[in-house]
Amino acid sequence: MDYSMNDTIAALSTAVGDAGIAIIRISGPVAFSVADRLFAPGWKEHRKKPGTHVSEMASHTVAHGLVADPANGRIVDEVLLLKMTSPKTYTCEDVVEIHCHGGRIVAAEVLRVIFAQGVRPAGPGEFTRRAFLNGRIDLAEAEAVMDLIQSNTARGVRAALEQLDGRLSERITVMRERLVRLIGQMEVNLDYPEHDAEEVSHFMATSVLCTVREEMRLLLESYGQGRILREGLTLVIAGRPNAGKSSLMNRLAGHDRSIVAKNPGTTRDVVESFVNLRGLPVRLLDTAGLRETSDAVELMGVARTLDALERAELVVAVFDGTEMPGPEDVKLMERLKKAGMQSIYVMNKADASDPVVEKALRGMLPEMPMTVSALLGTGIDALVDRISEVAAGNRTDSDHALLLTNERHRQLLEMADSALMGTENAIREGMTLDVTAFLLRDAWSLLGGIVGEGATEDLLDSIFARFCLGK
Ligand SMILES: Nc1nc2c(ncn2[C@@H]2O[C@H](COP(=O)(O)OP(=O)(O)OP(=O)(O)O)[C@@H](O)[C@H]2O)c(=O)[nH]1
Ligand SMILES: [Mg+2]
Repeated sequence: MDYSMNDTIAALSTAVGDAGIAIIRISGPVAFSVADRLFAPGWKEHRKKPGTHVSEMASHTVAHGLVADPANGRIVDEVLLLKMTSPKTYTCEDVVEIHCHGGRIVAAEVLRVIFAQGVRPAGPGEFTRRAFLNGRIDLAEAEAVMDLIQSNTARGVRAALEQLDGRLSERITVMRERLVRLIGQMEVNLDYPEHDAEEVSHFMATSVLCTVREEMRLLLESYGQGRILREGLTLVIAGRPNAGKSSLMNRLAGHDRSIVAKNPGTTRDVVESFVNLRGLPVRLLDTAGLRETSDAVELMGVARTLDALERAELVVAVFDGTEMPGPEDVKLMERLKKAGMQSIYVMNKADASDPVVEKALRGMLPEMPMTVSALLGTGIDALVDRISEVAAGNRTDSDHALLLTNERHRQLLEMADSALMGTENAIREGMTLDVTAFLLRDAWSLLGGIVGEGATEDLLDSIFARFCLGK
């Protein structure tokens, strides 16, 4: 697609479908003159003719009126029109927003009339792309806009808002400034080689590198947390047949997602449910009970459970409080321990549990299990607390800390970090200043990639293609 910046673009910026209003955004050099041609202020009876009304409106004001098709004068809708003059707009260009009635038909008709005036349909994310190309936001901020739209939870929104607010960009800018100062000093020394200049530069370089790499490490470490906020934590509920896994799944999901039955071996497939636990997006996977079996279908189910356990980020291991623990329970526990898997041990059926069984479980498990009754719903709140605690990596400051959420940013940071490691090695090995300065410049430009410096059309295409239309 050709994303020329010279033409004027328009799109529906609200979701398609039944709604009270729909908002159409027009952006570009002829936004106002196009709006002049199809908008007339006031009601039908005493409306002025379309003409120069929009051009004459003050910026950031609203007018009420009618949209008519200039081709035949037919009235399309009664609307509110918002005028915003460049550069204080979303795209930095002249922008008109038309708030028309909701529903597919009306908005589509208003858009048709706009397109008939030589306005081009905007591509996905093209308004945001223009905001970036016009220098209003950087690429990390543009990507935050998308994260914000796609966030499923309040905490995800907060992480995206911080990034949109430029906090990541600021952090990156500070690191780049440190590097660029160092590069500058090295270059001066290269041009005027004096006594000792080399060693002095190398000593300084080592301390700057240490600082910058530490800042990178903090950001990179926050990625796991940030990714969970973006994509959700994969939580697998596992345990032997009939322990109450599906009942627990339904409690956590808040509705009857999985089939519950008194015969062991009920669940065969992995059943998935996406839930919001205390602002944390969680992908719950209920699995087939683990046991030795000769039933072919159940065997396939068990294989899927083992597969899910491989992909789990957190496991809730469910034990039955009414039945003595058996070899299946021991095997599950050992499997989790061996894999070093983050696990929460739960004793279910607390409402009917047997003290002898409880004691046996306590003896077997590496820590006290949480007691719940999936049947009655007791202990579920405490379990949810524990899940969000473990998922948050026991970080109490996770609400405020800057989180790295984006895979592209992570890759660039990793690459910049290895360039800096290479620089450290080069210094240690006594390489010349020009070699070290070269490696530093590499790290500097990799970091620039995060905020969009030197971004190619292809990269922009791939980033903005994931945006929705109208944003
Ligand atoms: N008393 C009591 N019964 C429970 C509790 N939770 C589940 N059950 C019962 O235990 C039986 C098995 O429950 P499920 O949730 O289907 O167990 P599961 O672990 O998913 O079983 P499979 O899918 O066969 O592996 C059902 O009859 C449930 O009603 C509980 O907290 N207390
Ligand atoms: Mg089940």
